[in-house]
Amino acid sequence: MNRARVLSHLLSRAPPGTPLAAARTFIYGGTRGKASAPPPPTALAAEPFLNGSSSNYVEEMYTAWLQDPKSVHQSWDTFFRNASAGAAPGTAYTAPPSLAEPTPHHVPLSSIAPAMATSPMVGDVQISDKVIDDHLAVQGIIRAYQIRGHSIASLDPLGINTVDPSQGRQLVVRNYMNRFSEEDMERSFKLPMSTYVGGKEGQLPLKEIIKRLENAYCRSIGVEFMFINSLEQCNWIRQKFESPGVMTMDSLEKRLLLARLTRSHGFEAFLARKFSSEKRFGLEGCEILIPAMKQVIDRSTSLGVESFVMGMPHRGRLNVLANVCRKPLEHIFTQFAGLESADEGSGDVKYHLGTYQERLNRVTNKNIRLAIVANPSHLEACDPVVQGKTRAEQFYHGDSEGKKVLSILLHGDAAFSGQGIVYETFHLSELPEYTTHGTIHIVVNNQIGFTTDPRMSRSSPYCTDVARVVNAPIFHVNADDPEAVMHVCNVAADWRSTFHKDVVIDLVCYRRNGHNEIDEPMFTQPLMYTRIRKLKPVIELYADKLINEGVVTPEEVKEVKDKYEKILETAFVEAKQETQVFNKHWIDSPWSGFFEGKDPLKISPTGVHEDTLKHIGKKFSSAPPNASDFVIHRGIQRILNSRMEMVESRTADWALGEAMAFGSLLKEGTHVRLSGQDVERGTFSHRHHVLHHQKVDKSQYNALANLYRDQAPYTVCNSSLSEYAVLGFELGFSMTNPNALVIWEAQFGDFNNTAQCIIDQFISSGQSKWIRQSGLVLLLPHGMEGMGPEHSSARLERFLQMTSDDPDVLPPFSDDFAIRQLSDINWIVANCSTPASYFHILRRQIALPFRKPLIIMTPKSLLRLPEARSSFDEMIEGTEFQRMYPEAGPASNNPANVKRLIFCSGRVYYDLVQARKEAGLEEKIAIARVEQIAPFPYDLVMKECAKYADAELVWSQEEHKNMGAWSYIQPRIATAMNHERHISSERVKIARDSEDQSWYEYWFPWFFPSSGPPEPESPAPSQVHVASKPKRPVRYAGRPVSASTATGNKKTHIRESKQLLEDSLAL
Ligand SMILES: Cc1ncc(C[n+]2csc(CCOP(=O)(O)OP(=O)(O)O)c2C)c(N)n1
Ligand SMILES: [Mg+2]
Repeated sequence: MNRARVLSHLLSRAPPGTPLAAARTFIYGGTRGKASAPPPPTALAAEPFLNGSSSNYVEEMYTAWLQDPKSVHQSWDTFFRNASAGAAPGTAYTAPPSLAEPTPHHVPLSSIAPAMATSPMVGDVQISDKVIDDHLAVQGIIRAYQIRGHSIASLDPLGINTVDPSQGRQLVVRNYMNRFSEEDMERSFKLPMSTYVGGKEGQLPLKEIIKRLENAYCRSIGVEFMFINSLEQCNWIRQKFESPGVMTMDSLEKRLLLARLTRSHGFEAFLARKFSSEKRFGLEGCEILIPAMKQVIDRSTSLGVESFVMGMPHRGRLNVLANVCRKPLEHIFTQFAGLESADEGSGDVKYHLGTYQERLNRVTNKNIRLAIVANPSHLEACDPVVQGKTRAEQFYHGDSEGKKVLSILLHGDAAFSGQGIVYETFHLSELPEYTTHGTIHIVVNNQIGFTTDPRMSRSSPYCTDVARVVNAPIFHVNADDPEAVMHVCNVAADWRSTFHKDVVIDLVCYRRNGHNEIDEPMFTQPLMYTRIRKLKPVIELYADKLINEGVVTPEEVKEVKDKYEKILETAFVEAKQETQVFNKHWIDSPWSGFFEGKDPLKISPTGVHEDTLKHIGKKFSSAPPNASDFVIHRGIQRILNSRMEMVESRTADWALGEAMAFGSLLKEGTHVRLSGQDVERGTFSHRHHVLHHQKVDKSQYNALANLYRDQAPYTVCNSSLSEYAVLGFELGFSMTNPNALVIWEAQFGDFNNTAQCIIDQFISSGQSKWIRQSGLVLLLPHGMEGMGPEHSSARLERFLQMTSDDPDVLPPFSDDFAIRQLSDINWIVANCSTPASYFHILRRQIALPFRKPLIIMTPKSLLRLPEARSSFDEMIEGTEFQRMYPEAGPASNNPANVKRLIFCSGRVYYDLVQARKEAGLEEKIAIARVEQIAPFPYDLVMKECAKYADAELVWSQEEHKNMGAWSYIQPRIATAMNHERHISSERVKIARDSEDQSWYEYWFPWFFPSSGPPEPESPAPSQVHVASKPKRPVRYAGRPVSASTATGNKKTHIRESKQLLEDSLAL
């Protein structure tokens, strides 16, 4: 009988009052003196034995029994024998060795198993009900400590939450101890395989067993791990905490720990002295954080890790920079001096800055890289960013198991339990394309969040409970016991290295000062702070301990302290000489070699050879090479066929255009990563990058990953249903390697607002605050197509509102106008209306000599609209991204006849064109499409306006007036038109006489009769006309203002759409 069968037998047949029920009593406790009341059959059926800790117990018994039937209690032996022999339901158990007092239902020992009636001796011990029950009780006690020992551990240095020791044991073991007398405490008990407290001993006196369990689980360390389903992992942890002598440190280690604590303490004390009125969010009360992090790093380095990517909040950040990363102290001190910045960027406050350092780890003598990711004030927001950056480092280093790159996340107690992004980030931890193979989390649990007590800020017992969702072990530790902290750090590093799963270290500490150094904590936590004031700093406690142990002398303690003081003082004096600060000193993700040797104003070509387009198109339209074995869905086959037809007719729809952009980049060696909800197929079922075998589970084919033998890897991955975490993750990924196209796609553009913090705090402002560039692309399905308020708008207006170009300033014109604009702005916002446009703008991300985030409003109905296809002619070599498509129809042939020039963007163009045609206005109305909205293509818009000099200007949009691009467009067209006035004869004269004449000649040929006849499609208006023309206002045509993004009523939607077309076109 295999394990599964025995276990299922166990579960299906265990009646109440049997050993299994007894096991349940062990696990969940019971009431002494009463046999557990038999649960109703339905309750019994619903008993979740196979879940969580109880199933572990049963399984342990069974595993032990398989190895050695004598190693388990006789009752288990009997049961397993009977169960294995196929005993009928209800017959495997005949006698319950109840833990409870004998009751009228008590079953005699002899009835447990026939064998026992004839062999009542095991070794020297007479088998009796009492012996069995006592052993079972001891097992229950052991298990109770493993499960609940943490709840009475002495974790709180303040002693506020410490359980009364007299009640503590009772809380853990419940009624299991009641059966034992004082004499019983001296009796020896055989130790089960589920404990390691015995070391090499197989049995111990009960007193000793309990002492050792309390040492392991109830002193300065509280271990939460019994919810983990893996027996191997549970045993691993038990061994790490129960084995005798595990916490022993030698004197060298103790001295190192003291020295590190001295630095941690000394740093804060120094800053407090020198900058007493400055906010620094000091670490006082949790100085152990520094030695803890260093221990994790030392240990992990010795286990092979070479790079550490870290994220942390404000608390103790400067100390971590100084003492963990070894950031030059002068750089830190100058941040206090209020100096002007010498380089680009608006900078950030000192406790948000990131850093990157490479240095020698002296303990292991290995070189390591340390990065702390810059973060905004928004607590925990950097968590997914760190994970994405870590994942990218692992990916590009070929570190597929996470052996070389490790992420460490620091948290505050209130933020860890309060911020949902923590949960969302945990859920990335095991996903194939998002895992970082285990993160070490360290919580600075000072038992307060600003002025709020834990009882008011969370509903869970521990601030760390969120980590249980991924079965991460949680090590709570009293931060005033430095050696215990070092032990859990070692175990955490070993755990991560062994199992590659997340783990949490909960440093239970206190906050010696207010939230910051200027806050008065007595206003709100008077009793807590009265107690804190009486506490000795941990450095003193530990120094005293080591002096008492004879490990160090008081003189040595002072010497170490003075030496560090001197280092600080010297750096302080040096920092005083500085007259400027450099933002570049704080870059967290340097791109070595990326900018060097590049022309900062040159875009590489984005058009590609027709053969490449054809090759990619054909591959993308073909079934897997082993098509006969790989059964694809008939609907997919139809899609592939129609793709192939398009390729043969040299056209591309949206999906093909995208595939050609990706494929050509892959061919050129650029890694492409597309991540988001359901991106593999595409929300609108248009993409189909992953084909699924219809008969074989998990058998898939990805054409773009198989285009060329030597291509770059292509990653396309459906993400968890989180926008905040996944967008943050992809941003982090994009920070690592500029030579990758990293794309996040929203299911619908609307949902980007649940990732608003990443958009506002990182993507929009990251370069300005932290001079960190990112070429991340956001694909946001957008368009008013009658799908209601939540599937219509990607909130284009918000992205445009956050662009950093001044609406009132026309950038100076020059030949490199377009790229200068790109270089100067914080991000690019586009609403592409053709596959070719989309193709080029994606490729341009990599062709740029710098990196900028790109926000694209992507279509829904246009994905399949035949009019919205592009010819290969628009993508081949020599073509490029069109920031604006000018009118190219009949109206453009006779501009003087055109009464209205409509500017628009995105899908509304196709509606306008259709309606114009139906109204017979193709000669009277010109329509230009703005593809790149920000930075605004002033030059092209001005050219178009100048061409239709007599036309009324209209901006037509389908979004409501207080949304969409209108608010962005209006002032910019005004600026352009005002400038048009300025291009007066005087300006033209300057242009004529200067070097930029050719440029003006190109745009305004009518000013330059000597340059030849004007282009046929742009007949020259009179010079006087342009120069003296008053400002041309632009009129709005579209939906009126609204509180909601779109109506939910189909009829209203149609009426509004019709109205906007009429408003746009009525002459
Ligand atoms: C998302 C977010 N909300 C609110 C704040 C304001 N704030 C800054 S620190 C803090 C308390 C944080 O408490 P905890 O996480 O326990 O860290 P501690 O300051 O105690 O180290 C708060 C509410 C913030 N920075 N971010
Ligand atoms: Mg706190």
